[in-house]
This record gives sequence, C-alpha cells and structure tokens, in this order.
Amino acid sequence: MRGLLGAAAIGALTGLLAAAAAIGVARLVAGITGSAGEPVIAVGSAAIDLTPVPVKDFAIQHFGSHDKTVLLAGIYVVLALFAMVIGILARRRLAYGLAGLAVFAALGIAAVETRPFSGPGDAVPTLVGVAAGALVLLLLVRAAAAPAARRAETSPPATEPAVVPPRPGVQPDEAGPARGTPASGGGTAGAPDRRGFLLTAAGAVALAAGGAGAGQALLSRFNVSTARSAIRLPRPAVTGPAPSGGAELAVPGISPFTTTNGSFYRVDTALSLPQVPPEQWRLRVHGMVERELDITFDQLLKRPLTEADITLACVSNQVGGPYVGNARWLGASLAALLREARVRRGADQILSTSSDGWTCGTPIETVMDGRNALLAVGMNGQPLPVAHGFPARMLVPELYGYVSATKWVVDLEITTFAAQKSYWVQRGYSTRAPIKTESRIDVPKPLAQVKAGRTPVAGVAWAPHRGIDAVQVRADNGSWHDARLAAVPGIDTWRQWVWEWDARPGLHTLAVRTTDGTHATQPSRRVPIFPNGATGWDTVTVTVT
Ligand SMILES: Nc1nc2c(c(=O)[nH]1)N[C@H]1C(S)=C(S)[C@@H](COP(=O)(O)O)O[C@H]1N2
Ligand SMILES: [Mo]
Repeated sequence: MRGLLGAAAIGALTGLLAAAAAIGVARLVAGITGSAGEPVIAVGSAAIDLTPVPVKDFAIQHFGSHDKTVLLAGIYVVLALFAMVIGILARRRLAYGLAGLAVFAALGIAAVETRPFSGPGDAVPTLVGVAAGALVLLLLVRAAAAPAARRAETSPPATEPAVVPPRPGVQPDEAGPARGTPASGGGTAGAPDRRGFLLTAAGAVALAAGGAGAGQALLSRFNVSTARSAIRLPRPAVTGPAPSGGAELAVPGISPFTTTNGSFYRVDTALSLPQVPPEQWRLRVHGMVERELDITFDQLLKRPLTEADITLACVSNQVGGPYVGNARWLGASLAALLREARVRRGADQILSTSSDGWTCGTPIETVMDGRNALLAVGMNGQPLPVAHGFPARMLVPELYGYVSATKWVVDLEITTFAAQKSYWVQRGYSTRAPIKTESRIDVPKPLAQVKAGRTPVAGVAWAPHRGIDAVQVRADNGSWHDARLAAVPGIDTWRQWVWEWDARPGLHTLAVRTTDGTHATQPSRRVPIFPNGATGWDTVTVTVT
C-alpha cells in the first residue's frame, strides 16, 4: 500500500514538474516571440469567450474585479490535476504520459490559434514548452523506474533505507555511477537513481522558475506604462464647465462626483491588459464609407479635443451595485470623424474592435445627434490608464459600456446591425442598450447601526443623457420625500442627492427612486441584468438605536 501510494506520489510529482517546465519554457519563448503565443493566457482568454453568460454574470457579481485572478487560479489548478494524472500514467507506460502531453499541447495551440489576430508562429512557445515538458517527463520516469526495477533483483521494496549511508572512503558525490544515468546498475539499491531523480527534478524546477521569470521580464518590455507617462495631453478646444463646488454634497461616505481613475470600475474580457504602444496605434475607419481613414495617435491628438463629464455604467451592474462611475474625459469628436469618412446611406452601426479583438456595436444615429460621443484619450486630466483603454477608447453618453465604450480601440467598421453582431450581442444581450434610469443609496451602508435623530440618507442617481430631475426616498413603506439634489454640469452625469431622515429606533428599510429628464420614474419592478440591464429600487436596511 505504502509502495503504491509512493509510486503515485512520484508519478504526480513527475507530472507536475513536467508541466511546470513546459509552462516556464513556453513563457520564456513567448517573451522572445511575442505575448500572443503565451498559452496559459490564451487558454484563459478562450475560457472567457466560451463562458456562458450566466456564469460570467455570477463571476462579476461574486468576484468583481478579481474574477480574472480567480479564473487564472482555476486554470492552474486544473492544469496541475491534469499534469498529475499524466505523470501517474507515464509511470505505467511512457506513451500514455506523452499522449497526455500531446493533449496539453493541442489545447494550448487551439487556444492560441483561435485568439483574434494570432498567427501560425504563435504556436511556437507551446510547442517548445511541451517538448521541454516531454523531456523532463522522460528523464524523471526513467530515473524513478530504474531503482524499482533493480530493487526487484536485489532487495524487497520496503527495506530501502530513507537515507543511503555513504560508503566508506567514497565522497558522496562519487557514490554512484554518472549522475542521471539510471540504468547503470549495481551498487547500493536506489542510491544513484534517487539522486538522478532529484537532480532532474531540481533541473525541472530551475527550468520552470527561470523560464517563467525570464519570460515575464521579457514580456514586460511590451509594457506601455513608460510610453504612457511620456504623453502630454493637449489643451482641450472645448473646455468642460469648471468643476462647480455645487456638484459635491458634504456627506461623508457619498460617492464623489468625479470617480478617481484608481477607483473607477473596470470591466472587460482582457485576461492580460492589452499593451498598445501609442506610436504604433492606428485607427482605421472603413466599411460603408466614401473615404477610408487611417489615423495615428499624433493625428488624433491634433484634432480639436473636447472635455466632458460623462457617467459610464455596465449592463452587469445590479441595482445598488458598483459598476458605474463618472469621469472627466478628453477626446476627439466621433461624429466629426464619421463626417470626414462620409458614411454611406443605409449604414446604421459602428462596429468597433479593440486591439485584442473584442467588438462593440454602436448606433450611428446616436453618435451623430450632437452629443459628446468621443474618441477619448484622457481621463480626469491624465492619459487613459492602461486598464481603461490606453491609448484611445470610445465613449458615448447614455449607452451601456458594451455597446459604446470600446477600450484599446483600433478599428471602426461602418456597417449595419443586420450584417454584423458584436461580442455581447452574439451572446444574447440586446443590440440597443441605453443605460437605465437608476439610483443608489451610498449612506447609510447596508446593515449599519445608526443613532436616532437626523441622519443623512445620500447617494447618486443617473440617467446619462436624459438627466436627473428628482430623487425620492422613503423609510419602510411611508410616503416618499424629495431629496435635495446637487448641481450638475449637464445631463450626461450622475447626480448626488441627500435626504435628512429623522431616524427613530428600530429596524428600518430605506428605499430610493429617481425621475429622469424625460419625466420617467425608475420602475420598482425587478428585472435581471440579462439582456439589457437590471431595474428595481435600491433598498438598505439599518438598525437605529
Ligand atoms: N476592449 C474592450 N473594451 C470594452 C470592454 C471589453 O471587454 N473589451 N468591455 C466594455 C464594457 S462591458 C464596459 S461596462 C466598459 C467598462 O469600461 P471601464 O473598464 O473603463 O470602466 O468597457 C467596455 N469596453
Ligand atoms: Mo459592461
């Protein structure tokens, strides 16, 4: 029994070491040939694209912006289990193990090659990595098998000592035949081969760690943070309204009118952040146009830039949820760009594509109607953060991010909704998706303990491009009270609100609802996120003492 367990453990360890070497070497080669060939990231990205919508919504709700870390951890766990099975099989018959590695390679190559914009050369890191893994597997299986075979001739398995006593007069290093040559036979049972196994294992660990480390270092040369910090944003041709003190209510815990870049929510399908060097960036405008455009980042910066406060929300935001933010964006007019390209009659969709192949479909009509639809380069006075689309992204007031806000945008195809479906529309989300009129209670926090007496109930309400006309709050099922509204620079942003509540002891539930600039009041009916955004009133239950 012990022997069996031991054999399985050695097999599992063999598999893990072979897989680790494969992944380390693959990363190293990807560091040389380009990040698109990195197989673990490619497998993860493929998994994201293949994830059913309910699972993706679950991940966003429960893991938030850690969803990608959780996914990567999951991939490593599955890989490790698979590797252990391969190792155990390989000890029975090497061919089984090699077949397992071939499956490993096939999965990696399939993932790499089905990524948008990948080429045949991107299979090289996986191939080299798996070859290294196969070599490690072979050497470890041989080293582990040899003593067992010899033991059968010399002594029963259980008698093998844990530590082999050195033979008198012989230096430990010379204790056996040439290291790593398992079948050299003779001598004390197991000693040379155990050492051969350990040496090969150490080599595999070094290969894995060294490869991964060097690969990571090489990959970091694609990092654009230095290029980003060298960018000087031009002054806007159209300046946004001066940030009026009136946009901020003095209520501790309320969402600030302007969300900082660091705390702005991030939602996208990118497992590793696209690194798009500004000097290589190009935006192509093509499709149903009279004149194709191809502009560089320098040309984009030379266009008249508009500064505007715009609230962006994610369709995956639950009622009361965190996936909404407001920033001061700087960007060129998308409408002006389309006018230059001269959109042909019949086109109704801008299909935008990011550098990593994500797509987004935006109504041309909406972009052309005079609102601040932007090709943005700046966020709160800085170049776009890499996580928010550096060097350029789209932004269209009123529309959910998945139909308007392409980050790392590189391509605008003028087309029709009938002809082409974008990423989330292919997965069943609505083609047209204006942000729903919503309000959120920021304070008091859910389940807070509140002192009896006057207590501010406060938060934000948004209906981008329709504006917020009123916010009402009620405690329990009492009557609705008008909240006081902060000033806003326009109709494209959220609006802070506060209501002074005379809190009485007991357990109370507060609810909020808002009325937008079209006089539509936020409905109480709860509908799920899928397919075009949740509705319902945000409520918070607190204890007053
Ligand atoms: N390239 C790319 N752009 C994207 C996405 C994406 O997955 N890839 N997601 C969109 C979605 S669903 C939202 S809600 C917004 C979020 O923008 P943020 O991360 O800057 O807040 O980006 C949009 N732009
Ligand atoms: Mo989103």
